[in-house]
Amino acid sequence: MKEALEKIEVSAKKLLEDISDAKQLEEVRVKFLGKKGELTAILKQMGSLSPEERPVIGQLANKVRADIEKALTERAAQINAEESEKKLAAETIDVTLPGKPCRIGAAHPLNKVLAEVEEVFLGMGFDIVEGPEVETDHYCFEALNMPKHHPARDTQDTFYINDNVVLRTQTSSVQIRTMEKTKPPIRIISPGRVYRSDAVDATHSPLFHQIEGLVIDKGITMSDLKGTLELLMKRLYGENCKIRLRPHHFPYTEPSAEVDIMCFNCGGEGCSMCKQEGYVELLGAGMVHPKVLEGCGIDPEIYSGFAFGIGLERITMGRFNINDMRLLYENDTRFLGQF
Ligand code: 2NM
Repeated sequence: MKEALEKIEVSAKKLLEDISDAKQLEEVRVKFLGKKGELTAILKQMGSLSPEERPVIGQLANKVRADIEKALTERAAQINAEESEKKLAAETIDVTLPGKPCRIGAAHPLNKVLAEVEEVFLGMGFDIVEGPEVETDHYCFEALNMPKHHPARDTQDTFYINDNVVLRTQTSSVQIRTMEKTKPPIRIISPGRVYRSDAVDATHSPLFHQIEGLVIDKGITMSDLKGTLELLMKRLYGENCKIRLRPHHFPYTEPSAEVDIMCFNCGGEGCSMCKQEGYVELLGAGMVHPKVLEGCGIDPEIYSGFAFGIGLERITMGRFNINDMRLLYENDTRFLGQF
């Protein structure tokens, strides 16, 4: 029996060395110390021992139990430490790993150029005024000297909500609203969306953006117009750029002009980009028609003024050398992020 007890201690200790988790540890405890365990089985046979042997074996059995319990406790502590170490290792956060790159947005090229233009005009003392995109016939056409059935309406045919309400074709409507309620001097630009019934191609879109300008004061002349636009274009396209005015016709200005900019590709020599002209058309402008002033309650005998309308898409395409307007609307950030 002595040998059996010693064997139990040895094999329990050996088993404990081989195990690696808490579950196996419990199995070992049950195998040796449990109710049906090996040590218990030996103790049950104590009755068959002689009175002299009984205390000796009893003592040994107690020692073996204590030794196994001690070994179990020690091994439990080790396994516990190993397991929490493993857990910690698995949960380690490597703070030296570079973070996930976070893509920073960029302003849309149209907004960039708009901001540049606004900056130039704010510097000259202009206010920036916005107005409704859904307009009445009065503000969009009538007040601009385009009565019903005027042929100029055809070229900017628009989306009618009903006979009297339209999506604005130009932001001139904002300038009429301003002239109606403000006493000159007036210096404003009105940027915003405008709508025309045009099919989409490289240079047209049914929705585009305009920046219109208006200056009304005593003694304003065509040379003020030319100087203002020249300054704007030099800021946008560089000090070397030149503009030229060609006579034109708009119902709301008299005289009227189309303003061209010297071709940045050939410098005025003529090339395929400017169709051998040396210049490319950029915007329309003129002296506000006396009828328009009068209609807004401004006396054309006292005041005069100039106005102009710039297509934001067109100057943006010129500024960044973009050859297809649709690229501005497709929302491909790989394209839009370049500028
Ligand atoms: C243009 C060209 C020429 C214009 C006229 C007015 C107003 F309201 F004063 F009459 N605002 N904008 C104007 C003049 C617009 O766009 C091509």
